[in-house]
Amino acid sequence: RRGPSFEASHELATGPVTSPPRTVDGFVREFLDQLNFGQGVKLSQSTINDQYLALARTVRSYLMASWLETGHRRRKNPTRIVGYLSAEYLLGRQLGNNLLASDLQGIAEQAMEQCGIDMAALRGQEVEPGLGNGGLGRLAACFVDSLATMDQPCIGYGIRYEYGIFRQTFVEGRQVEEPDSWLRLGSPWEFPHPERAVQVGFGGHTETSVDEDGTEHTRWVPAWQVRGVPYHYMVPGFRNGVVNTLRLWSAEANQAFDLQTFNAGDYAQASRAEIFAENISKVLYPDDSTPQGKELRLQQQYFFVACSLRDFIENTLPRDVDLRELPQRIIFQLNDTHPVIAVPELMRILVDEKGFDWDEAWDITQQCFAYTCHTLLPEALEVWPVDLLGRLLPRHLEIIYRINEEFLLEVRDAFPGDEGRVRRMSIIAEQPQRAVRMAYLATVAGAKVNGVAELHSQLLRDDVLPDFHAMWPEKFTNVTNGITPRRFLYLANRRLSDLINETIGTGWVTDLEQLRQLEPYADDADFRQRFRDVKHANKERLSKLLRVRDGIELSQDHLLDVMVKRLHEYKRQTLKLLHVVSVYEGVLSGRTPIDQVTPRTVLFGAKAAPGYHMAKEIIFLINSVAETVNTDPVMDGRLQVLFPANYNVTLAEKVIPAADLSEQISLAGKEASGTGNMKFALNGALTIGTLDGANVEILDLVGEDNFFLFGMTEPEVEELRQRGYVPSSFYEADPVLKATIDLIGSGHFTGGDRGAVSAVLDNLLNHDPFMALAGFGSYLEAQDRVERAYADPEAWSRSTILNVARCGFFSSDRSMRDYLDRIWLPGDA
Ligand code: 73E
Repeated sequence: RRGPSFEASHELATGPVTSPPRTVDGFVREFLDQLNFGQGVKLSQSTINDQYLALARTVRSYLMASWLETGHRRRKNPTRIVGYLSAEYLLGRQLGNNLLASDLQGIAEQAMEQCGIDMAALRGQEVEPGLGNGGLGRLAACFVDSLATMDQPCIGYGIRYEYGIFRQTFVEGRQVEEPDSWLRLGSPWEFPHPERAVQVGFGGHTETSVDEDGTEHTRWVPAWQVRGVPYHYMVPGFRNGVVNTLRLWSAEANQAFDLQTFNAGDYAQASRAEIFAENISKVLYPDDSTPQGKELRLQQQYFFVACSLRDFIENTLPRDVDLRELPQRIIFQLNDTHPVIAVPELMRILVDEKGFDWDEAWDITQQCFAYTCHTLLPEALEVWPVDLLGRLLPRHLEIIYRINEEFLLEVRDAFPGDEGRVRRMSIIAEQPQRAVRMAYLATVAGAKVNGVAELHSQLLRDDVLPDFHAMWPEKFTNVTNGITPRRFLYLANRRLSDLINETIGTGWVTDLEQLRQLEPYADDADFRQRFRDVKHANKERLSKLLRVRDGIELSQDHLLDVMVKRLHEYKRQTLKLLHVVSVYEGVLSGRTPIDQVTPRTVLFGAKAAPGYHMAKEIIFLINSVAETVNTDPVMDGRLQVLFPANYNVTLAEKVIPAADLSEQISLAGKEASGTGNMKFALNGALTIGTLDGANVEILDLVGEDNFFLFGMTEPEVEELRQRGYVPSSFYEADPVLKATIDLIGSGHFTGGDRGAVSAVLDNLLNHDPFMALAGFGSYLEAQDRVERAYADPEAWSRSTILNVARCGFFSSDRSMRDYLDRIWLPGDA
């Protein structure tokens, strides 16, 4: 460390950092410096990867002054900052985003041209950091983008997985996973800070002692320790000179070798501890919505929150701040239950390490956390068996027990004599094994609990946490999810952005409600034509990409019908597939004349959790249907099914702007919010959807005439379940459904092999937990409405424009405003 005397006597050490000149020449000079002195190559000898790395580092150096300045400003001005705790950040590519934020796109393009470099090739060189599974991780990335754009202090805390979400390939129609080695060619966007490493303990035991005045003190003696090394990422606001920080933790061994063993000559054995430690941040768990309850997963969770709390308290919070003021300095937002072990960790720090008495520590802790729940599926609510938790974190388990004891006293106080309620509300479940219910712990500890869409928050109050709602109604609130307009409109859909900019100016980029000004243009024939031209050009762009990326041909003049999201039964990819097969079967059987089939391309994108057998069978079925339908001359090219492998943020940015129809067809009450639904609507696709998650709010805003609604409501679903749902009765009663299922069952799509699809069909006919068969009739009817509407291009365009104009609400800037007003800084508003 530099001493203060050095700093004080050297202007150079303390003065502002200057950026390279914002000119094409300045950019070229910085780029060549990065290439020569950073990569150690001359331009003439450089590879595309050298050039990409140098370009990234060039953009970085333009953002650096703002980053340092933002940090300086934040340190001078003590306010409550947001510590977003998330096990996932699905960032997507950084280059385009950071060029956009720093307003360097034009300069960079020209500079690369001057150097004779194809900028598009450099963009294509970036491997996206896929440090998340789906919506939950992408939401975290949108939120930190919005907070930077709003100049709100935030540190995003998470895990720097060495391997992100697996790369999906198909082998004979079946999903095969490959490791995502995203760091292999270098990662120019991260800044390792080994000097800021912190220690994290695991295992061991606790010791209790009594001091002179008879007070008990407990101390945790961990059995082993790992080092958490932070890697910092820039989170630039949109052209506002703000750069916040994302701090991702990587696990390292304290010592590469066990020295005794090393000296004894057993070199392989001597590196065991290193392998053990580094395993912790090795790979992202690829389960979306259904956590597996594996020990390594709990290690990951504790690892990153322990690092984050330690880092904040010891390295970010100024030394002179009294910890009683912690709630004035930080609010930790718990992104689902994954980081909830932070609650007993903060209690442990305050009580065991800092000497607070229990009640005071609990009072502080309760003000420092808020909890967001992202699901309703009971199997998705995390529980940790007490034996596992006690083995890994013995002190934390003791603390959880004490929190529970005191909480249950409160319950007995509020509801005397109601022991059933006490059992129901206990943080410790007794059946099927003793386990800690993390959602309950989060609800008890959190100052606020929120769901992610209106319907979801209501179901949370009514069905998931009703007893807690009865006890603390004011704790519960809603914040509907949002998406960042920078990445998902400006960057992804440059053509539409240009049209919007020309029409209403650029204010929408940071104030998305301004899109309302587009409403009158829905009635302007010239504008509608230009809107269609944009869509057409986006389809062409996608078509080119898919040709190169996947070797598939997208028919240009088809209705592009898109269902992209994780593969999960509740999302009902099978319902979409039944629709596809019914169209095909109609033609095959002669029920539908071929010239009455609306030319349509159905595009799927979906990864299945590697251990989710049914989901993988559904992928195989989709690929089987695609192969048959695409090559059967009977369809005359009018129906095409595409399933490009490895759907990710990068592909989403090309697919969404090209889509005509957005499939949001989960069974009502199952999709907490959805965020893809918002991205499509904002890019001028119309939604066919159920009354689920944020679809409800989209429908409300765009109006029934501009949305294809179908299916049961959540109460209707419940009622049908109560009455006793018999899927086969729908099969028997609907001849089209019967013919559709029979065609699949005949082996038509699997080369005559009936067994190959029987798992999916048996499940549909005999269980159908998400009522795809019950939804089939109304879904087909809604698809008829889609086709009639699509046949009138002017009316269709009008609707799509109104969708864009009316979806400004779904900006993640608005979500962040709501979090600030309702959760983070209530009373400041
Ligand atoms: O409805 C989505 C929601 O839009 C929900 O399924 C998803 O979160 C999105 C953002 O709020 C979600 N992911 C998970 N739970 N809910 C999850 C659970 C365990 C592991 C990974 C992800």
